[in-house]
Amino acid sequence: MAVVETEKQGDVAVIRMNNPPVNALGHALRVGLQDAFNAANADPAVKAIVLTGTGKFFSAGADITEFRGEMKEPNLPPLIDHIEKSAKPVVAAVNGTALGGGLELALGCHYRVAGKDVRQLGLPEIKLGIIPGAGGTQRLPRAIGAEAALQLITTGAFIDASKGAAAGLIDKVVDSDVVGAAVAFAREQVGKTPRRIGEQKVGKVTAGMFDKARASIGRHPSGPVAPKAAIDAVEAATTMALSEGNAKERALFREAAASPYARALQYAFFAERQAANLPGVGPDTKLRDVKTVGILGAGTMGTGIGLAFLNAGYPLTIVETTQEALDKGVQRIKDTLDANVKRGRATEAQAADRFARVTPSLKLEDLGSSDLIIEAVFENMALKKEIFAKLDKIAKPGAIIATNTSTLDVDEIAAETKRPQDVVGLHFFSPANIMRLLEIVRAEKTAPDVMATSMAIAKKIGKVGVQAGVCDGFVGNRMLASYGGEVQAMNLEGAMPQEIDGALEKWGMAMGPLAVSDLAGLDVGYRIRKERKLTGEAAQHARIPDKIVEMGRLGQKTGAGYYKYDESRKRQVDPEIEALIKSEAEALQIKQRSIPTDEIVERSLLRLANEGAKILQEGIALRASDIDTMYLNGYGFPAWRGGPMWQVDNVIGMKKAAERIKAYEAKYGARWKIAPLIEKLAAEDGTFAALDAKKK
Ligand code: 3H9
Repeated sequence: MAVVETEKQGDVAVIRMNNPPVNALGHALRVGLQDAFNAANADPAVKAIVLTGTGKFFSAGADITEFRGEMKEPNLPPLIDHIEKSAKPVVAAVNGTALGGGLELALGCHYRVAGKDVRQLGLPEIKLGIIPGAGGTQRLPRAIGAEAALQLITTGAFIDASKGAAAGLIDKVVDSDVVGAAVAFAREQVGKTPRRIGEQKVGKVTAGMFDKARASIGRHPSGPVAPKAAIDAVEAATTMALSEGNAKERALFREAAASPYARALQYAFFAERQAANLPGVGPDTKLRDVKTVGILGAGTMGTGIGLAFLNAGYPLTIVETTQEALDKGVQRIKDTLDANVKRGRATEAQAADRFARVTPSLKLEDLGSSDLIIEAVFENMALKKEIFAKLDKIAKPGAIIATNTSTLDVDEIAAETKRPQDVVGLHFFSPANIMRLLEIVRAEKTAPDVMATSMAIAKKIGKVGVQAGVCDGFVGNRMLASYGGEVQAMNLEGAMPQEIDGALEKWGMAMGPLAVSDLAGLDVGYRIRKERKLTGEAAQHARIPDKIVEMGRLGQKTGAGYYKYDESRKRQVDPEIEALIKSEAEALQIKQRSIPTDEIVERSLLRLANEGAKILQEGIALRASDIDTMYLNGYGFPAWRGGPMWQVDNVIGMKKAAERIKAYEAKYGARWKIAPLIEKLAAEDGTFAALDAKKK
C-alpha cells in the first residue's frame, strides 16, 4: 500500500494514511496528502472527503526525526490550512491515536468522528520541549475553550474519545466501523457550508487565567521555555485571527525548538525507546507467556511491585512468612488502592477489581503456579540464596524467577538454582507502583528470552525497562554512591544541606540528594555502611550521616534527619545539623568555606558522569543513553537537562569535562580519578552519543 491511498465510496473520497509504525507526518506523507486532497477537490464526482489512518493510528504527529534537518515542503501548517479551506466537507475518521500534528490535522478537518476505543488524543509537544506548531494552539482553544486547551497543551495529557466528545473536540463517537460512520456523516454535510474551526472565535476566557498559568509554570517538567511559549500561543488565539495567531505560534514554536531543552527532551524520547533494544534479542525471540505473578515479601517494596502488576491487570499471589506481616502488606495494598480512588486515579470498580485479584498466602509453594516470581525480601545474601534454592524446587518449568535486589550479585543468587537462565534482576524503585524506572539486571546466564520478556513486561506495567549488568549497585545506585560521596565531601567542606539541595533543585533536580535521603529513610544507608565496614575517605564521608542516624533522626518518618519536618512534612533548616557538620569538619581538620552554587552543580554532575563512563566502559551499561534514561526515570534528574551523560556531550563538553575532572583529581585525590573513557573521548574529540551510534 502506498503512503497515501484514496478509495472512492460512491461520492465520498476516503483518503487513508499508511506510514507505519505510527503514521508520523514525514515528507512523503505530507506530499501524498497534498496530492490526494488536490485530486479529491478537483474531482467533480467527489462531494465530500474522509481522512483516516491505518491500524491503531490516525497519526502520532510530525516525524520527530525530521526536526534536526531542513523541513521539506509542503510543510504541515499550510497543508492543514489548505485542508480546512476545502470547499467540500472534510471529515476525520479518527480510527486510533491522534497526537500532535496528527490531532492538528484532525482539527483542520471540518468534523471528527472517532472510534470509542480511541484513547490517545492530545497535543504532547510540550513533552518534547516544543509547542504545537501546525495550528494546534489556535484551533484547539476554538474547539474546546481556552481553559481546557491550555490544560491539555501545557501538560501534554491524552484524553479518550468520550472525553473528547464531552469537550467538543469530537463530533461523534461510534462503536465500530469509524470510516463507514464518517462517510455517512460526510454525506449529511454535502451542500452545507463546512464548519471551519479556524473561522470561529474562542469561547469564554476567564480573566487573568493566562497570568495565573504563567505564575504557576515554576518547575515545569519541560523546563522554562516551552511552557511559557505554549501559554503565549494559546493567549494569542483569544485575541488574534487565525492567520495572525498561526504566525505567532510559528515564531514561538521556532524559539522553543531552538532551545537546548527541546534537544534534551527529544533525545530522552528516543533514548527511552532505544533502551528496549537488547543484544541477542531480535524479532524472532519468542516471549515467555506471563499471565500470573507471584511476589515473595509484602513489605514496602513487595506491595509496591504488586500494585504495579495489579494496576496492569495481572493476578497476584503475595507470600509472607508471618500472618501479621502478610495482613499488613495486604492492608497497604488496599489503602493505596483506596487512596487512588480518592485522588481520582481509579474508579471504585477498578480498585475493587484490582484488590479481588490478590491472593495472600503464607506458603512458598503457592508461588508454584506463577509465570513470574519476584523475590522482594530483606537485602541479605544468605537469605536470598536460601530462598532461590527453595524457589528452584517450587517454580514451574519456564517460570521467570526474579530478584529485586538493589546491590547484591545476581550471578551468585542464580547459582543457587539449577536454572540460572531463568533468573534475572528486576530492580524496582520505591514507591514501585509510581516510579517509572525498572533496572533489568542481566546476569551471566540470563536467557535472551527472559530479557526480552522482562522488557515487554516493563512496558505492560507502564515502566521504562533498562538493561544493567552485574556489579555493586548496578548502574543507577553505583553512580548514586559516587554522587552521594561528593555531597558528603561538600557538606564537610562547608556547604550546608539546604545549600546543596537548593543549588541542585534550582538547577532542576526534582529533589536535592539530602532531602531525598530524608524521604527514603536514613537507616537504610546506615545499615549498608555498617555492614561494609568502610575505611579511608569513605569512612570520613559516612561520619555525618552516621551521627545523624545515631541521634535518632531517621528522616521524614521520625520528623527529623538532615532537616526538621513539621506536620505537613515541610522541611526546615536545623541549626543542630549545621553545628554537627561544623564540628565534624573541625574534628577532621577540614577548613570550611562557602561553596558556590555552580561548583555544587558541577561536582555533582561530573561525579555522576565520570562513574557513568566507567560503567559504560565496563559494559555494565549498554549505552550512555541508557544511563541517562535511568537517571531521568528513576532519580529525579530533569528530562529537559537530558541526563548526566548528555550534559557532558552537549553542555559541558568532553574536553572541558576531562579538564575539570583532572583539576578536581589534583585537588581531592583518588575519588576523582578520571574515567579512561572520558580521557580517550576528550583526546579524540569524541562524544558518548557517537560511541552509542557505533553500537547500533
Ligand atoms: C509534532 O507533531 C509537532 C507539530 O505540532 C508541528 C509540526 C510542524 N516521529 O513509542 P513507541 C517511533 S511533534 C517519529 O515504541 P507505542 C518510535 O520512535 C510530535 N517517530 O510505540 C518507535 O520507533 P522504534 C507530537 C516516532 O505504541 C516507534 O515509532 N507527537 C514518532 O508505545 C513506535 O513508538 C508525539 O509527541 C514520531 N512522532 O507508543 C507523539 N512517534 O520502533 C510521540 C513514535 O524505531 N509518540 N515514533 O523505536 C508517542 O508518544 C508514542 O510513540 C505513541 C505510540 C503513543 C504514539
